[in-house]
Amino acid sequence: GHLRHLVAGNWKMNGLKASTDVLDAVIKGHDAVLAARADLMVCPPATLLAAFAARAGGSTVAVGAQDCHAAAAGAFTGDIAAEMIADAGGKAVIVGHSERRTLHGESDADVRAKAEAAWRAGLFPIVCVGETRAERDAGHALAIVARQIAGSLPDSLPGDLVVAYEPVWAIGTGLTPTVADVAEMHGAIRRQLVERYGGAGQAVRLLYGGSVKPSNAAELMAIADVNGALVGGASLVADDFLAIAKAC
Ligand code: G2H
Repeated sequence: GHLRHLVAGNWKMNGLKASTDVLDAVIKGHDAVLAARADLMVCPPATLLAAFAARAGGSTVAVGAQDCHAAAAGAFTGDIAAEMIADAGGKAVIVGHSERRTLHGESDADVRAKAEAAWRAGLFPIVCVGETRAERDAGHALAIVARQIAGSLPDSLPGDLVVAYEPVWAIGTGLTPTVADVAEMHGAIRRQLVERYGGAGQAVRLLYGGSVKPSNAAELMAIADVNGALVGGASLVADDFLAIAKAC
């Protein structure tokens, strides 16, 4: 069946209180017509999470976080629990982004524990996977992503799940895979999820991420089994973010 598209903005380590005007413009732009087309989510840095969730409350725009710790509380200086994200008004959390996997050494097992924490707290996880340039050039992209999916997800799904396919070499570079390569990867991920979870695997939204912008969004969002986008740089500009949502 048709899944409603989700366009999620990953602000990464960008945004100050003054950036609330970007959120306001996104809320204003997500009018009834656009709301019918795609769900919108903004994932600001943790410092802005509560204020953004309060501001977006009652609107059609949801707010999410960029990472969480697997534990509910404890001696983990600098970390944030999924329960804290829920308490701040967040609805979802990105886990396993390649910047976390690479710069913070997160393994598939770590990502799986974080996804389980998200469900425990009543959030849904956006689980990120994707191959490096060297892995794609060696012909291993499908195998690498299949292994990440297998290791980063539990044996049964306790709640809603979103998976984001983000080829590492497409992140922030302006490069994107071909439509055929995205279609092949998303089809493979869908088959793997259905094999593992049955009907629940059909309901998982599969986002494409990596240099999504207004100029390439329509062709990417039209691909079978692409059910939305995870947007970095372009999500910091309200008009660009809304243009991507309109392309769904
Ligand atoms: C990939 C993406 C957002 P960008 O990291 O998750 O960022 O759109 O800037 O490539």
